[in-house]
Amino acid sequence: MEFSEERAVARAYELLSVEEACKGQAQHLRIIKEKLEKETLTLSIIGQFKRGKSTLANAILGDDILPVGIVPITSAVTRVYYGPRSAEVHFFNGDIQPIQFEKLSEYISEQENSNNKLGVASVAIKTPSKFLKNGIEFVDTPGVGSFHKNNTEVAYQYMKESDGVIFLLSVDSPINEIEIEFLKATKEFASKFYFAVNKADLVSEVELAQYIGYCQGVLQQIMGMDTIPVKIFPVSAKTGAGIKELTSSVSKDLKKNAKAILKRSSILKLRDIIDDSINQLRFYWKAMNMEYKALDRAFAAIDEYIDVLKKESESMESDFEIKFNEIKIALSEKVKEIFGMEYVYEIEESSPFQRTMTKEEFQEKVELLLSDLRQTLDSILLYREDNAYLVVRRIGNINLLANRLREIKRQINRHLEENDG
Ligand SMILES: Nc1nc2c(ncn2[C@@H]2O[C@H](COP(=O)(O)OP(=O)(O)O)[C@@H](O)[C@H]2O)c(=O)[nH]1
Ligand SMILES: [Mg+2]
Repeated sequence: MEFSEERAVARAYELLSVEEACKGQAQHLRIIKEKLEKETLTLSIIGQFKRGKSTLANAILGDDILPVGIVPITSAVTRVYYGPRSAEVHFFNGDIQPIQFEKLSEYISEQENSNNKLGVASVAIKTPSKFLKNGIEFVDTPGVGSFHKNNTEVAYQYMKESDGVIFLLSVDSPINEIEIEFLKATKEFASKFYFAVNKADLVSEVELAQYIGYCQGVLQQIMGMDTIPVKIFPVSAKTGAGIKELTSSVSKDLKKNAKAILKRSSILKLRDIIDDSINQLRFYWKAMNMEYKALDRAFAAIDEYIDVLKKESESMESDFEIKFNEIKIALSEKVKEIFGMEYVYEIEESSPFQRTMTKEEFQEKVELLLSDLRQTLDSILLYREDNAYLVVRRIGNINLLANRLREIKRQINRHLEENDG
């Protein structure tokens, strides 16, 4: 049967979604699957800090919404969508707060929210820019290589979610190792690249041409021979020079090739999810082979923790949606700490206008959550009972699943080779 990206994604999802050990991976893959179905595409501006990413994003959108600055200013990812102007902050605990545009920098600037002490997961903005029509999620990322380590991590994490990227350089400093490494890593996840050189206003035309020639050589090597010559858009986000050319070229290309871009980026991401899943299965396998004494200790520790959470939840009086998510996060972290096993819950997003969960509902949900975890752990224990048949069958299932996932990965690699070669 001929290879189909949709089929590979669907098959992997089918396999992962029924495997307890791969909950988190299945959840991640579901998002990718939905994006592919709905043709929503994530386009990120990436590059080192101070290249002018946020200034460029504003210029492309034709709206000065993102804070820019002389010092590294973006500490959280900002996602921009089509719609009437509005903004909201998404916190790690699932809470969402609508905010005014003027207050944006309180959440996404390194100065006002240093080391992300506010726990901002991302900021979502809507603006009626033509560029965003057709389901584009446009992302401004904190720069890599900023001396704030947190920013580099955020940039890497979000790079993995991108389908297309605008890779931004600027004439005021040559392309460096950090950027080259980042670009190489991005190639493993994103399927479409647009290159731009910013701050063209700072140099003469001759110098600009020299800089672009030099970048072309470096980028060509990284991107591979099939992209000769690498197209680079010279722009000045400040004066607006070259912005129209870049914007309309990217817009046209995304419109025409959205499906192809998404197909390719989906299987690139799937490949990574498969690697994660196989690692996860190895962890699980390890738990099944844990020494009895160690296993007993681990269970005692988690039981103790479940009791603590139960007591804590009884004394909570408000903000139940948020508290519920916090309990989920705490549980996931504890399981990881004790078993070295990923146990990821979906964090439900709540709106501050819809705080409807009552205390009774809250306690009921907490109860369910805790008993669900108990059941999962009991099921591991069950396999550890002296029922050799069950243990062997479980190990057999894990191996079978790992093999099926490896086969999908082989198909992906073959397909990518055939199409790149
Ligand atoms: N001369 C010049 N400066 C620019 C240009 N674009 C951005 N800048 C400046 O570069 C600095 C960093 O910009 P910013 O957009 O915050 O960079 P980011 O960290 O990559 O998001 C700011 O001081 C901007 O004013 C440009 O095209 N020309
Ligand atoms: Mg920025």
